Amino acid sequence: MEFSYDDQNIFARILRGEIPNKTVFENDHALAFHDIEPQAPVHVLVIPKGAYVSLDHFAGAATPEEQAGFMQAVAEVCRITGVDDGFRAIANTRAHGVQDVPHFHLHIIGGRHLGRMLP
Ligand code: DGP
Repeated sequence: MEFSYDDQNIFARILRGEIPNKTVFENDHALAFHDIEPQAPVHVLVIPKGAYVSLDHFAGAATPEEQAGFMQAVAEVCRITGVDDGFRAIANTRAHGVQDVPHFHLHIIGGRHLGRMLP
């Protein structure tokens, strides 16, 4: 499918420094920051710095360096937040996945028992 990126979305504005964020970790290819509406004691969003709308867009189009940088950020978030007892990683995607912000982001949620959640 074709992906169309809106550079006015809120995470694009965070990446440009137009909106503040509480940064947890940053590298050349990714930024991780606290969610503004945390659902658990740990709720961090990891986003690529590139213009990708969704997980499937990122997985299919990002360079190996971008993908490695993103995964390094995920690892650092897990280390920094200390979610040693476990966590959930969620990538809400488009309408059926109830994605509000059209810039790929991975929710890292933990710090408490999360219960079962399927679907
Ligand atoms: P979703 O697109 O449905 O996966 O969720 C988007 C998440 O982004 C939601 O948990 C709230 C968060 N969010 C929305 N606007 C902002 C913002 O301006 N700052 C931060 N830190 N988080 C935001």
